[in-house]
Amino acid sequence: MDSEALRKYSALHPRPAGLTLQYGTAGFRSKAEQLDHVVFRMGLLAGLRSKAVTATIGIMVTASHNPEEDNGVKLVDPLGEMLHPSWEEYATQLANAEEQELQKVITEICQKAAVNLHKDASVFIGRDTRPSSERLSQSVIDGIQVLGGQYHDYGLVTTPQLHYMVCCQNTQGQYGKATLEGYYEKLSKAFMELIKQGLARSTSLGLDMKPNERCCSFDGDADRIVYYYKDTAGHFHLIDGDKIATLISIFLKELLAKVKQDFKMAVVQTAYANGNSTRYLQETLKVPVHCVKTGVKHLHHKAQEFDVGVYFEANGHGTVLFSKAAETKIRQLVKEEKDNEKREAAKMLENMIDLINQTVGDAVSDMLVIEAILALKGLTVQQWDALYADLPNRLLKIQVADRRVIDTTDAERRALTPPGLQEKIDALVKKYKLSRAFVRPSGTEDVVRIYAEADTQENADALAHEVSLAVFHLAGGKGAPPQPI
Ligand code: 16G
Ligand code: MG
Repeated sequence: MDSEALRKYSALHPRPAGLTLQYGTAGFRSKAEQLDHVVFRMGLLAGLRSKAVTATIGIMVTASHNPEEDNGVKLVDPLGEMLHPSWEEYATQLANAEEQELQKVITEICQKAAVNLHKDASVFIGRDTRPSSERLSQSVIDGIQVLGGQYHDYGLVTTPQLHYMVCCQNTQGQYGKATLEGYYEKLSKAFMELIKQGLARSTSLGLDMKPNERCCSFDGDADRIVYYYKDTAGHFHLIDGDKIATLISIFLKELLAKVKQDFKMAVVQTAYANGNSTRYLQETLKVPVHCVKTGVKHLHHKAQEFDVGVYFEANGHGTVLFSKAAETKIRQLVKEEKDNEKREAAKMLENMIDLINQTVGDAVSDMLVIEAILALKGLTVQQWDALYADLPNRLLKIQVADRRVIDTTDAERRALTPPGLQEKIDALVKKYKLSRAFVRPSGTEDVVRIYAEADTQENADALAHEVSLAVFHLAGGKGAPPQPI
């Protein structure tokens, strides 16, 4: 390592005295003005990670939907996954090291993670449209160059596009071409073929807008999507990640039944999934459902256990993962199967595989998947919405002195500490019908989140308020106690 270069460049990206930041649910996030040293150091870390795994690593500068003055940075692992959790700790150590200790911390990481500094490093960079993002990605480049790494700066891209590009690069093009054109070509081709297949069967289908028009929105870095519409009475209906997972599961389950393979399919959700979505998936659709901790990496990891793993957070992050074995079998059926219906179903599955971004939830790709399914099944947005009715729910947040006093278990559905909190929540939940409530410290903001659902909106609101009071009293709430909703 060129110690002189490290000293020189880290002095250009000084760490504000006393500032400590954590690698949170999805990387670092903070006010942009506090992040220059962090992104420089994440450039270093990306270089180290690349050397450690002998592959290209991605680094994305974005704070997604946060306010414009915020920013953030997250790392992408070789196959387009989130940075391996064992490295999150190194990221935090590096981000918080005193300047004169940087070299020592890097050497320690190299020892612990068996990094050979003589190896090459290659890093792909992307950023969002924030005014601070361009400058911050220049600092990332400084970090990469200190370690002698190569980089390719893709400039303005969505987060999932960067994940896609990293995966393409490390699979020697097997997943697609590592360019933006390659991404658009792959998705548009799969979408056109999927739609064509359905339209060839029935000309009455299409993408015509119905009276109650469906709309969709992406979040700041396009890794989340939700649908919505206004009904004729003017009421707003939100179609969240749970309903997206349900629609995709229905479609895939039908196709899987047609190809008659023994594929294991499951849906992965978090505690925020609406209780009625879980019930519908398990009881009506008869698909196994698993609950994991909040954060894409946890859902992604669990979904990898199945041949077809559909995962979505209620907030709209999600995708579908196909096991290598299932993908190979499906592609083989398309080529060799004599039975027409079976082969056609396999072909649809094949196009679904190509249309879905399996590296990470991708709003563009998810939208095309949903539009194709609605068109192929001839479903209106209202029919989709009516698959089940969401249980009324309420999400609140409160500030406490130190949110780490709340420790959870059972995929965040139960609180282990502070003492007495879970017992109190259990007692409150008992007062209402179809009720459920849990609390967890946020991984992206300095708050504790409270979720409650119940048979009516009034009850969901009352339960959420009562639980927030319990958190306030037992976990050291700041300021005035929370008011009723
Ligand atoms: C991040 C996560 C998201 C999660 C959210 C929870 C990724 C890419 N994003 O945005 O999955 O739902 O954090 O935020 O993992 P919270 O911890 O503040 O509730
Ligand atoms: Mg986002």
